[in-house]
Amino acid sequence: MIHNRYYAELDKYERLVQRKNQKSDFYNGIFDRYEYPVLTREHIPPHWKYDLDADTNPYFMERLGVNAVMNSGAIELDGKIFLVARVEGNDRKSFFAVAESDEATSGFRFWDEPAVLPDTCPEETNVYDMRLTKHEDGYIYGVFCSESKDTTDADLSAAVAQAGIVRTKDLKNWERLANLKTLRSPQQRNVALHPEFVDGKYAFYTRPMDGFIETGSGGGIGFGFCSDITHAVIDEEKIISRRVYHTLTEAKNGAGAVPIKGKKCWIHIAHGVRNTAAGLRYVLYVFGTDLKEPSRVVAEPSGVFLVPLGRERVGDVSNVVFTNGAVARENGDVYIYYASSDTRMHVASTTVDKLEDYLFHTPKDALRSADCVKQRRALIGHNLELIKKYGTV
Ligand code: BGC
Ligand code: BMA
Repeated sequence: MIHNRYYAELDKYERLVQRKNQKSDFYNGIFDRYEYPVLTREHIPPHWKYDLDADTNPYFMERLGVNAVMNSGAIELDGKIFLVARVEGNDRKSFFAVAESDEATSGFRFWDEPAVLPDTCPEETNVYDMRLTKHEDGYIYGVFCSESKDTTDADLSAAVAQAGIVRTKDLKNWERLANLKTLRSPQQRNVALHPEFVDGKYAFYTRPMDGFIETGSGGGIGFGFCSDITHAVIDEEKIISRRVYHTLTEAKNGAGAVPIKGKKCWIHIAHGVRNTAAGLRYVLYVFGTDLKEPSRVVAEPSGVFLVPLGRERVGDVSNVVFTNGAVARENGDVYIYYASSDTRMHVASTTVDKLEDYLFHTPKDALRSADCVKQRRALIGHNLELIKKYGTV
């Protein structure tokens, strides 16, 4: 017998999944935010958490609870949007699960069961943050972080982060390839595969790091080539988006969503981290690279693009926004899926045209207070003239 309480929980779940989303009143002209998150732990189907059997679960308790749903890869297939979410169990281990919707901003529903990736690395303890690339070779690739205990270090939390690679055609059957090897950097996180061949080779965005948390001499977001995707080896990583003192990337930065092919450039929505008395603060920033030479930066607007605001600021790891997936539709609409505070998923919407206007017309960071205030005074001065000429209403 199924426990009675199941139907009450199912009803709550259904109401949540079917709730329509709407734009919030947030305005900056660059993107829109939405009232509700698109995926939360409440979006987990009840049958993933409870034993439904009234005999073995008389109190209808969660047997395997879910703590958070965050950092999701995103892709559009046949007009539907698919998010491959990082679902974190109460046991702190993450796994991947596909959620699907006909719309971009609400209606996401997890498939009946989480994804199963071939278990090829016995030392792998945790997997998370998959970036999905629809590659021109015909496969959909998922590049994710594969984390293992660092057995050479006595420190209990010493770990090794590597980039795991899987590929699929349908998000159901996944083939696991060898983990990425980067000859110059011992650890990798936040790796993304570029959607096109570059000079006939596969190209990856990397984030070289010396340790598990510290990027050390790893100067920023790297770029490197490999010829065999089934045994991907990158011997040289060129740093394309550097960490810079007293900017949002000072402590570290990394690729976010797989770059979007715009009209003028590849659009990169990345994350930057600075250290504060309250801990690390993660924000999103945007840069553009050349369409033919994706490692050459052509637009670098100053400052943050999207930061944790309001309720987004609080969660398991507060003061964090993070993206590893965005979808650009045929008509130019762009949906950026981002997680707040390692707890839940949101969406922001914009267009390729708006992103390119932002990229090419936002001033560059002048890097010093005295010069930054000059930029602002120039803007204000021009506006005051306009106001004098045309009035305020
Ligand atoms: C966590 C990640 C985090 C990383 C670095 C991992 O153990 O699962 O969420 O980004 O550590 O702090
Ligand atoms: C990281 C990422 C994310 C996470 C972030 C903040 O380094 O890889 O998994 O969202 O830290 O905790």
